[in-house]
Amino acid sequence: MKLPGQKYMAAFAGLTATRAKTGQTIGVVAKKLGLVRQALRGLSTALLFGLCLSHSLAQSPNTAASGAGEKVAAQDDLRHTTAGTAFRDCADCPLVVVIVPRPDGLEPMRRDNLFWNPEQTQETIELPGIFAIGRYEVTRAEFARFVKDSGYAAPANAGCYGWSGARYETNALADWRNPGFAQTENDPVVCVSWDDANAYTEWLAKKTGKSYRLPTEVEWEYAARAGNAAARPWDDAGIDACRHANVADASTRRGMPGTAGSWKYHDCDDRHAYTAPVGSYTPNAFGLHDMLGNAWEWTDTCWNPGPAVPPSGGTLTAGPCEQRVLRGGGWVDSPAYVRYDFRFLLDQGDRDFYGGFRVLRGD
Ligand SMILES: [Ca+2]
Repeated sequence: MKLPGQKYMAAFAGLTATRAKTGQTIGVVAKKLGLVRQALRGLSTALLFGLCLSHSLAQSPNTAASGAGEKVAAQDDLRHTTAGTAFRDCADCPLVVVIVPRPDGLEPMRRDNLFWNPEQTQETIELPGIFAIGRYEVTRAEFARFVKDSGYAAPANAGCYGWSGARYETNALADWRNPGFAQTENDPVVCVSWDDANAYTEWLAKKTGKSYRLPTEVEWEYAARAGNAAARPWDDAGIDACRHANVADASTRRGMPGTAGSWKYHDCDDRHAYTAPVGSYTPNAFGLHDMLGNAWEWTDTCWNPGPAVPPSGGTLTAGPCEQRVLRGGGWVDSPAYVRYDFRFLLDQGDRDFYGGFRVLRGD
């Protein structure tokens, strides 16, 4: 791909050295449920990976979640809802799937790919509580209903950052309605900032009386992996990627002007040069679609120069939050960036033609 956000090119330049360093020492601590599983300081990445494979990682109720158990009625208390249940809190609300994190599902959340923090050698991860997360990325149609109902207006002269046909640059005329390429109403909304995405969740919370927000990156990664300890659900060659995700591929090479020769592609054809309608590809074991590929997804997590989560546990959603973490890779991305553990960041006011989101519904 062309790296998203050329302003961060310098940070990407040190990836190789960073990766080698962060693989040396990793600590994982589960705090909720009174559980401190283990301190893994000093274990090599290879050993940690071995531990991952020794457990049954996926929540068994969720492994059969795809297409099953959908309920239209709102769920008042997620704790009384079966894992894998899919429901909506209102007719226009996003379909969400109940996730019940298990302590032994923590192991896949290893951190050996903290590209953005060369000094990171230890990670503390808090087991998320029960939550429900969007089965799909928020679509243009869903975002349009929010805009119409709330009167929300993006700030003037915002523009959107994207590929001009020769380079990445801001298109002052682009916005979520016209990101610079054709979309269906079921494509993920893009050219939305973190502020826009957060406003959508606040509107949804007010509309339903339920707890809606963006997922933290820990919640996102737990949901995305669905028990998969590998980097992605296809092999590193990427030949099978197009069955699972909309990524930079043969369709991109054919259909996006000016990319051939400078972008790197997956060696397959997912049939979409730009975004794809949500749910076009195989879901993960929790029944969630497009966790990898299609739109990059904003999380609630602040990017800070320190650890991704504070040593005391928890997730950084307060403090210096000018920049936010995005996850999942996008339709513009080469194999290096489409993986469960790759962390990307943007200024929270940035709008990019690969940037969208999905919602989290708390208990
Ligand atoms: Ca594609």
